[in-house]
Amino acid sequence: MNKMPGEGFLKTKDVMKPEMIGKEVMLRGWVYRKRHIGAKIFIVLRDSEGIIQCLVVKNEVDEKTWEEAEKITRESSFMVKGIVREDPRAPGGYELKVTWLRIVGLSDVFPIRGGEGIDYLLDKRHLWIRSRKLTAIMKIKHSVLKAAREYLVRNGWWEVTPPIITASACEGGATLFEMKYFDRKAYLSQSAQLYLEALIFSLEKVWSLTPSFRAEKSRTRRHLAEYWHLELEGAWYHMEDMMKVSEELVSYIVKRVLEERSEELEFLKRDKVMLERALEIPYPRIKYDEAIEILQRKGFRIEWGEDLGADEERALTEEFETPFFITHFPKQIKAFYMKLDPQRPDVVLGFDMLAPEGYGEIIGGSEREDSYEKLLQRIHELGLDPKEYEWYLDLRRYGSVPHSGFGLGVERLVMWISGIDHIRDTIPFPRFRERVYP
Ligand code: NSS
Repeated sequence: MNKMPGEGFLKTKDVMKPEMIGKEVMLRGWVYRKRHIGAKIFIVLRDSEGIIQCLVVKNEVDEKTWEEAEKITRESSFMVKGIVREDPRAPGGYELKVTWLRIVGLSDVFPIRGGEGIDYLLDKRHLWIRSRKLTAIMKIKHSVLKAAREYLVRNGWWEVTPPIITASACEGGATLFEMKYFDRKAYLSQSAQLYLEALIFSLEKVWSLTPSFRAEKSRTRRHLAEYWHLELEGAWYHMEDMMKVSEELVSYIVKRVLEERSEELEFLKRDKVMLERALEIPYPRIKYDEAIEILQRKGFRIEWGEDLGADEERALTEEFETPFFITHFPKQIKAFYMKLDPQRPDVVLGFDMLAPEGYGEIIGGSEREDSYEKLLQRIHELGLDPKEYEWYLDLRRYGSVPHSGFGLGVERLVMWISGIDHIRDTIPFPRFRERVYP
């Protein structure tokens, strides 16, 4: 591994081991907590790997070390040398008996003390991201992305880099962010899908990880204005083939997170049994028709043809203990590019994957309309401008091929895996309707 600059510094996790007891080690990090009790000062050091208690005893250290320990404030950065001891009372069961300590950057009074409200913490997000909760979630997100990449590379998917500035909508005008592009209009991408479709004609199996933008009008627990979108597109894939890829991908990600991030899941008090259930595939599949029947049985006033909102999705997740699919939605609630079911042209060959425990949709995908005439007809039916989609229609003119794809909302997946109740904590600097700060 590449060593960090500075000789001889260890990480908390490397010293909190039985074989380190009695050894003198050097650490550096930030003050997580501090308590001064008479001739003893307890400083809990936090670094990227965890926390460890450091004990400074007045008469057992040099004068300068004691002065620094007295002066040091919460969130100051510092370097410390000491002997590792076992101490069942200390967090994690180990303690550092300090022999030397120096402040690197003295902290002003830290504006977060605990107990602050959500809006305040969002204002201070640049500081709040140091919290152990957000750190645990960011590490889980790291493992999610790493696992996804592992899966995709191993299975022969080409990673590509589609644009973010786009000329047309993929998911409808209602959530489109418009921007001034020199003297014209352009949009921030809602999805890389249309570009990925162009790329399958050479690479066949492609994927991308990009920011996607949605001008969501309402503030909910699961909508961001800017989120990370992992999208796949495969030539020759029919809907069922692509659903298989999506469940393999999700179960592989969950497996890797359980292996790599067990400490973080425990810190977040995540029930791992629920995640273990997601290892087994295939996941259950129901059709939209069945979803409506279930909802009506549960007392929802919903008719065939209406879209499923967050409440409906939550109710459906009560029927399953693993992720599951809903397929064959009415065409009027889905995007223009979805292929109509040849057996039943009022529904599309589209699928959503929903996470259990109330989380709801984490993936949206479909087979794509591959006939030029049918696609053009859908564009007309929906009142879209065929000019804007000329290049996209072209893909059906030059060697069209059956193909399918899906998009996974990375933050939605991280939210479910981490078991947290709001999407804002799955991204370091969340953007929603009311705020882009910090
Ligand atoms: O609108 S989607 O359902 N589908 C698409 O964008 C397709 N064009 C993807 C494709 O086939 N390549 O969005 C896909 C996923 C959805 O299931 C959510 O998990 C996530 O993107 N998503 C969001 N996450 C966070 N915030 C917002 N606002 C959001 N919107 C969608």
